[in-house]
Amino acid sequence: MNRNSNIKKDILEKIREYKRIIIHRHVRPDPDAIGSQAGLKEVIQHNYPDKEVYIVGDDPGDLSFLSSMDSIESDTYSNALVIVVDTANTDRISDRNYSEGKDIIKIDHHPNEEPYGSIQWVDASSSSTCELIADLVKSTPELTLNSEAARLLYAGIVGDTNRFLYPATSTKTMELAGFLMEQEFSHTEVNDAMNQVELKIARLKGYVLQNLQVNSVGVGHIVLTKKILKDFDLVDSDTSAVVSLPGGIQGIEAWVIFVQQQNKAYRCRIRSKRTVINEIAKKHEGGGHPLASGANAKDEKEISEILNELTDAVQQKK
Ligand SMILES: [Mn+2]
Repeated sequence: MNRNSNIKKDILEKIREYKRIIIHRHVRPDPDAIGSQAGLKEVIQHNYPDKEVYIVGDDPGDLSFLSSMDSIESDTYSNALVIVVDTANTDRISDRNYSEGKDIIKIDHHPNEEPYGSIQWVDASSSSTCELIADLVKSTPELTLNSEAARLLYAGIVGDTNRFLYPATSTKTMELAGFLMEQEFSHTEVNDAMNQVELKIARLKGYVLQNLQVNSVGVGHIVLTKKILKDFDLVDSDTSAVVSLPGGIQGIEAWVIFVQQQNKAYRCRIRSKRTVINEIAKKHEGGGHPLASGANAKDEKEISEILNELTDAVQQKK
C-alpha cells in the first residue's frame, strides 16, 4: 500500500516534469487498453493543459466509440516521456517507437513477467489498468476528473471485469467505479455500446455453444480452424468475443478456445473458474493471470497435451 503511494508520487513527478507525453498500450486493444490510454491522456490534459499528450497504436476498430489514435512523427519522441499502460511484455506494445522516448513508465495489472521502464506500477490485484488510473486520480488531491476521462476509465473497468462479474472485482473496484460515475456521462450508453455485437459474432457464439466439447471433469474446449473463421467471415481478433462464453455453463471448470493461425499453429485462450492455469500456459509459450491465460499449440498433439494437463489440474483441485 505504502509502496504504491510512493510509486504514484514518482509517476506524478515525472508527468509534471515532462512537457510532452506519449501513451502506448498493447496490440489488439481491449476496452481496458484504450480506456486507460485515452483516459490517462484526458486526465493529464484536464489537469495540466499546457502539456502535449499523444496516444498511439494500432487502430481501435470496434472500440473507436471510445477514442481514436493520434498520428505523430517519430521525432516527437525526443525529450518525451513514454507511458505504457496495460501491457505486460514489451513484445506486445503497439507501435515500436515506444523505446524512442527519453524515459518509460509501465502501468499495468498483469503479473510483472517482463519488468521494463524506469518506474513500474504493476498491481496484479487490480481488476484493470483503468482501476489504477482512477485510483491515481482519486488518491491525488491535486488531480480532478472530467466526464470524458470518467467515461473512458469506466469502460475499461466494465470491460476487464466483464461487467463486474470476474473475481478480480473488489470493493475498491466498486468504489472507484462509483467515483467515476459521479461525473456526468451516460454509463448505460457505455454499457450498451460494449454489449452490442455484430451479427456474424452472434452466429459464432451460437456455433461455439453448439459445438463445445466438455469432458467428464468439466474441461471444455473448441477448436476454431481457419476454415471455420473463413466461413463465418471472421478474423482471429473477433474470437475474443467468445472467450468468456463457456464460463456461463454449469459443470465447466476450465476451458480453452483454440484459434488456428495463418501458420497453422493454434492460439490458446485458457480460462478457469477456480483451478490455477497459468503454469500450464507457461509450458506452452504463454502465461498470464492465474485464472485467465494465453498460450500456443503448434499442432493437434499439443492441443491434446494442454487439455490433458488441464484435466489433471482440475482433478487435483477437486
Ligand atoms: Mn487490462
